[in-house]
Amino acid sequence: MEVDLRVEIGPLRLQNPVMPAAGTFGYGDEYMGIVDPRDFGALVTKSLSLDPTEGNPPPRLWEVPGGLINSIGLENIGVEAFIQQKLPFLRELGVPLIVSFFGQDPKDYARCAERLSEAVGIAALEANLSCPNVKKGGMAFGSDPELTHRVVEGIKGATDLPLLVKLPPDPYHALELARAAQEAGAEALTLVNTLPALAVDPDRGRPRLGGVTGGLSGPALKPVALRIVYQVSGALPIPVIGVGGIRDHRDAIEFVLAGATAVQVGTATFSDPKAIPKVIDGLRSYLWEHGLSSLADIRGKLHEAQVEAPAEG
Ligand code: RRO
Repeated sequence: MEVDLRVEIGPLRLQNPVMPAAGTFGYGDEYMGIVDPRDFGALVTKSLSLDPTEGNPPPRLWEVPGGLINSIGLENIGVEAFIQQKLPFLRELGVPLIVSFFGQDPKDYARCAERLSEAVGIAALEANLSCPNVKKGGMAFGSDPELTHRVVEGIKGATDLPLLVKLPPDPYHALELARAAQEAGAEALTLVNTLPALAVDPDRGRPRLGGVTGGLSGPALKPVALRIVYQVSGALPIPVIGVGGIRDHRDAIEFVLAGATAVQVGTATFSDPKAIPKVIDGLRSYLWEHGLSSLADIRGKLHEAQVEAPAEG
């Protein structure tokens, strides 16, 4: 039996559903020679702002049981340098390129999207409405449905590229935020960014990270991300890209069962740079072993499960 890993996310056609999480694969060039991004479903680059950004003071990473807390602070080379220095190489790869970007206010988001749309070779944009590590913008927009709507609407007016919107792991407002992004025209949602977190050094009485607080990623985030993917995909027709603590293909399958159309792998790449190709190979084997022809056969299957209420008394 032929196994088919192809997926469609709105207008995007991907050869498989696995891609890096923004920020965990740089601009794609650093990993050449270790893995071949041409094998990925798509390549997702580090969030860009209009102007280059230096980021937060070190230390920027702190490992905790079950995960990693980062406080990079959006360090990036800026849209212009990306277009001049990185894009020529990236567009030659021939893999769909998804460019993550960020703004300090709604106009800034729209300007960023507009400039990126003038460049050749970008398949889609991912608006980062959920960075936990900057003072202005980021999570402030992705935590408020009205602001989310306003930012996404502004971006849609500035670009014809397909738009993914990345939201924070807010279990209490996930659905309202997702609905706002969908109604404003997002083609897909990326769920979820890292969870705001703090690590403390009890000896020095100081925060572990230079930026004081950070974003928690890795296995500790997975059940929270799964639940949000499950909730949103059960309520809205918009395609969902699941992200949060995926280390192997079995984790990826959990997200597909919860309703995700595609997945992103982030923190796992830091301990195993080959995590993404391994997830892709694992998914192929899984489908074959389970007699499935495509992931569509199991997508959202969890929503079919009827949980019977226990009998009273
Ligand atoms: O750069 C960061 O500190 C960062 C970003 Br933009 C983000 O979206 N998520 C994250 O965990 N870190």
